[in-house]
Amino acid sequence: MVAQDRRVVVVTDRPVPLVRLYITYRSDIVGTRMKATLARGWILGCLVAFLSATTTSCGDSDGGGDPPPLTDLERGTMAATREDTCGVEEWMYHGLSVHESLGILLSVLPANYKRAVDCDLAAHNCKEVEDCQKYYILDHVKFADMNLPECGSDTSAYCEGNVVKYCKYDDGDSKTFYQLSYDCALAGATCAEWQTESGGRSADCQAPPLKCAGPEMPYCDGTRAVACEQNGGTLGPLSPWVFDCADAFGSHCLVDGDNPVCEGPETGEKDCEDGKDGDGDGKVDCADDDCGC
Ligand SMILES: [Ca+2]
Ligand SMILES: [Ca+2]
Repeated sequence: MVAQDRRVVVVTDRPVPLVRLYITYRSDIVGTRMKATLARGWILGCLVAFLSATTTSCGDSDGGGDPPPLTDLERGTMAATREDTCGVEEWMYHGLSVHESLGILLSVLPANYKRAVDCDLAAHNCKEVEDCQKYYILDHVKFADMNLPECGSDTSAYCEGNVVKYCKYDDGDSKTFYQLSYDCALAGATCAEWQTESGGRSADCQAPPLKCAGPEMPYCDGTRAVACEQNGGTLGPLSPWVFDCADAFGSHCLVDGDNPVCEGPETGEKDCEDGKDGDGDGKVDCADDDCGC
């Protein structure tokens, strides 16, 4: 059920790959969130302009000071939302986790992820997002060439304060494990340890619960899709994450069973029973060929 990330090394310190991760923005306070959203939109526009080498000005025109730059986590989350919405890679089934969050991967392994994420954010449509995926392969730097410490025989993840230390192996070499680190505080989260179903131990980031009623119970908050998921199997902590469908070419949020989904002009009609023209082509539900009903 959970998409194994084909680009990322397999996690071995989890007994069951029932991990779904997602994102949590820094605040659950409406005013702050709105401000952050506006700032992110502004920054994305400027980022797109920059990456497209246009002459659009991104100067401070309102006298309010420059918004803070987007963090790796924010940029990776936006890129993940676009990839997921475009049907390129499933990210939105996941809560916040070092193994499943593109923003964390970007932060921990920037050489491997930076160009693809930049490309995703500069894309104008899903076709361009698809074209960006080549960078995941082209830019893959081997762990062996990164000066990472090796993990040895105990590959269990653990916490050092809020920093999660975890082991992964690289594509093509499943025998050698390398240790990676991520400071969960960068995601507004804490590091949590737990005992796994098999009696081993594991650790990962745990994001605030937001309004999650339980695992696999996503909800929409405006255009934002909130994934409510556990890290690392049934004994792992609930660690939600938030994806804003508006980042994916003006999409909106839907909940389809236990899955958060973005629907919009780039996706075609996805909800064929809501009486709404979800993709804006003038055809509603079964009248839209996308629905095939
Ligand atoms: Ca519809
Ligand atoms: Ca339609």
